[in-house]
Amino acid sequence: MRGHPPSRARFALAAVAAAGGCAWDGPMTTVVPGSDFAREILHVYGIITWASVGIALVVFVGLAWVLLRFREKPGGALPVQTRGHTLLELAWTIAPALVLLVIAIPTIQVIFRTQASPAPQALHVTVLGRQWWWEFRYPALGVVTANELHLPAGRPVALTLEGPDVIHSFWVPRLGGKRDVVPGRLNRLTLLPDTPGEYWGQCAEFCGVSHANMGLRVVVEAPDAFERWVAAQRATPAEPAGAAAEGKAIYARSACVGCHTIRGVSAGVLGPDLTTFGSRRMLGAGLLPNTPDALVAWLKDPAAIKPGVKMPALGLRDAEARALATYLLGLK
Ligand code: HEC
Ligand SMILES: [Cu+2]
Repeated sequence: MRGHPPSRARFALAAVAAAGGCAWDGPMTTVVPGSDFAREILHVYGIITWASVGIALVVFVGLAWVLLRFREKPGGALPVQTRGHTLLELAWTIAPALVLLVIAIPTIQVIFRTQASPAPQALHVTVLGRQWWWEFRYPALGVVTANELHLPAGRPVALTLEGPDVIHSFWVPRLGGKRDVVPGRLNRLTLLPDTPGEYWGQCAEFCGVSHANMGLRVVVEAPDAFERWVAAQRATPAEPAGAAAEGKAIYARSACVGCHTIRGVSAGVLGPDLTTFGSRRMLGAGLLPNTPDALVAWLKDPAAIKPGVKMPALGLRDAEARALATYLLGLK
């Protein structure tokens, strides 16, 4: 690319585009923490960043000095040739070891602190990573939901991560570090979300064609708002009327019932629990806003929206899909 204006322009363009992806407070930022775990990580990150900046300064200034001081001068004699220098060699062995030590101590401390067993009052949630969506079960509350995890602010949370199919990784950057979801193994993640808000997450371990489409949303809310959410999740859905009743009838006589649970209607386990589907803001694991049009498109041909999806197209007619959407979005 050297010296060719078009490729230099292309390079500049690529650099600008890449830098445009950087945002201090984007939805998946790691530097605006919303939990104790994320704060601990940010602390280590700060130490490493400033240590690196200091080292870079020393190295670059030293390099510039050597380049200027010892550059070849016209007519200059050959400089003194040195072979082996015990002091220098000791110095450049010990100095990096010290740097690593300075980084290792707080890192190991944080690893231990974030692996501590959960507090007795912790809220337990089982997280199942599936191709390509997330299931959340609150065993003590009798709530099962998908893709949208609600947590009360100020209460410790103990997540148990299970992988029924392949390896995934649960990652909500503003709430803490990644933790793998491994079949046949229970991994734990404890954290204390302290700031109400919406947090975006993403599967962070390649798990198949729609890995990139395996997002999630965490809603951290004040304890009373969380209680209201729990009550709504547990309530028996109201009997639908009109187009929604028609949607319910279509649902009940279709293959949907083999894969999905709607409390009191069906008890399938291959797909997300839809009992309160209408209360979710996103559709398809963070892929689309949960609107009637998006839902109709999803129901008619899910694979057109999410490649590889484990939900088949059932050949629904437009009117059927619309009635189903009315029914499902009414489930809150
Ligand atoms: C073979 C099993 C299967 C059948 C049959 C099936 N689904 Fe699904 N469904 C799934 C799976 C798996 C997903 C999760 C897809 C993903 O996000 O990767 C899903 C996702 C959905 C979602 C989105 C849920 C969310 O929280 O984003 C809705 C709504 C839905 N299905 C409704 C239906 C309806 C209505 C029918 C019947 C017309 C149906 N499904 C038939 C397996 C199935
Ligand atoms: Cu993945």
